[in-house]
Amino acid sequence: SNTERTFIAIKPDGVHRGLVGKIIARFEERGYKLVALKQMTASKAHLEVHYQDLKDKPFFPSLIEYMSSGPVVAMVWQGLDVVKQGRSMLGATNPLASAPGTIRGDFCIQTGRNICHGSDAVDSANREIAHWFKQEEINDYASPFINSWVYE
Ligand code: YYY
Ligand code: MG
Repeated sequence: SNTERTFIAIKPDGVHRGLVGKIIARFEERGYKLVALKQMTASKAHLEVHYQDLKDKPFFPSLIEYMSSGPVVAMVWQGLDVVKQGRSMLGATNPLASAPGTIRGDFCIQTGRNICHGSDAVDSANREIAHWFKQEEINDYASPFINSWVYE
């Protein structure tokens, strides 16, 4: 549905590298609606919950270190099929396997510096949105322009 939501984050390397505007522009230009955004430096405890499914992986400690090393830009984007489309706009986890034209394929090289996060399913999107945002931080505004000119 047009009200599907996904959690997209620009990781500390994306923020340091000045890629915030470019990444936001990709989603805006596609026609998705930004309904929440904040910059925050996430605690290790917060990130350990966010990445709970990966806690037994060998790269988990370095992932938490990297993600807590600086500010991230956390966002919620809304629109038709946005979870799956968001993943495809980000590209593969390993940037070397990401197609040109994707965010990772265009802006980064290594998995451990892959500049952005996107929820992998509607269920995980809902969990991640609730983990990063309070209900009142999400803006459920009407956008007649998007309604009539992005959707048929
Ligand atoms: O969802 P996605 O970010 O594409 O990949 P995940 O498998 O969920 O892993 C999360 C995060 O962990 C990934 O973006 C980089 C890091 N990572 C890693 O450093 N080394 C790996 N072999 C796999 C993932
Ligand atoms: Mg993932």
